[in-house]
Amino acid sequence: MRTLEQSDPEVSGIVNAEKKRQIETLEIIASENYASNAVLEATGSVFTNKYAEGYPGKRYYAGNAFADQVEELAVSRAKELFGAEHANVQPTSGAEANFAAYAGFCEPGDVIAGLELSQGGHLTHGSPVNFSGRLYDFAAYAVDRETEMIDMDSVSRLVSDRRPKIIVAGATAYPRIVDFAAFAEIAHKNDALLLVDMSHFAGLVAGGVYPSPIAHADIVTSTTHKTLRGPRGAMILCKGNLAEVVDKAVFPGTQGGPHMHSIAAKAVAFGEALKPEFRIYSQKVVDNAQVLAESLQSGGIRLVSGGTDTHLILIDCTSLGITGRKAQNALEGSGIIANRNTIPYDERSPFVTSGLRIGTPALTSRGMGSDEMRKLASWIVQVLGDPDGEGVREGVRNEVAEFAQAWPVPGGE
Ligand code: DSN
Repeated sequence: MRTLEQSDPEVSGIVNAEKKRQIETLEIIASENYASNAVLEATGSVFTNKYAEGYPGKRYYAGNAFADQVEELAVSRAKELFGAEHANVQPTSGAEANFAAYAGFCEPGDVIAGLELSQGGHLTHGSPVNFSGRLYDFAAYAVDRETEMIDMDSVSRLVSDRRPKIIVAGATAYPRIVDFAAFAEIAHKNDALLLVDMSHFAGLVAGGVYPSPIAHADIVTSTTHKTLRGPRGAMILCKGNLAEVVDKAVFPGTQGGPHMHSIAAKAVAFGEALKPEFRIYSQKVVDNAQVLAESLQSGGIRLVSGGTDTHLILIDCTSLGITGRKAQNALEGSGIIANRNTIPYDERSPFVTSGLRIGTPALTSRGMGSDEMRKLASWIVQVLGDPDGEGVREGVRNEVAEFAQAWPVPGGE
């Protein structure tokens, strides 16, 4: 068999450069992680070649005996992992999963409630530049100005005023635990469905270190590649009585042929997350985030909401007199990869921002612990304290490059 290197040295060279980048830098983007070799192998498997529109036992193409087996395995593992009544593992991304969930239960123009993007929500939770905000009438809730945590009283007032069909809970830049029971009470009192988008914290739920939304939510959407450490992709979990609507909304409602190679890799990732080691990993992700948060605060950096309960930390760069964009660029120049993000009530545009979002899932997958988090915090404090200082950046970049190579990247063999 010809390898990629032999058949296409150009692409192979780019892949190898990316591999080297991943080894030599410190990845602290809260939504990224390193999948295992087994997940990567399944993603690159011959299931890439197979069309399988439909569901196990009800396909529109022949030759699907093994596609059926692998999808059934992924479904049963997802149900076991999260204690869900029904799982659909075909969504190809979090956006597709949310699209299918809205399409299944709403008509265009219907009201849906969600956390505003600039407050920590997601594009698909009603941003006007996204299909969600264009197709549906989104009512946005916000966090409290003082605590920077979701204000459940204002959610309750918004919902009784606007009467949404769905309330979306879950976020991409919210470092705290979401009160699913309170959301469910508000939703069900107002005849709305509760949809929890757990993409960011799915791995923490699987590992038992973040409350599970399953008992409270009617529908749960999630990506599979963040804290869960699986392949790129997503899933929808729901109550048994909603299964038929969800399945039809995914196929034929909003998607065509499922990506069977990703579904095979999801089965592998769910199998990994079912192992006891995954609980230890998830606990370490949260412990590391807390050590990192405390060390940054000791270095004079203000964190949105004063800390974290999760894998994610939101830095208020205004406390350093710089923008999120400047912070992101200065850190990248030092070998530390993060992303700029709006903070609640941000006065800057989403392109510039006043915040920086960081997280610990990827570094924890490399085996790092508290000592390494303290070291990382001291580098961040140094670089953000002098973001224009080429000498500081160069010094940190050299230290990071040497340090990072001592921590193997999973899946890098
Ligand atoms: N891009 C994802 C994140 O970073 O949270 C959300 O789509």
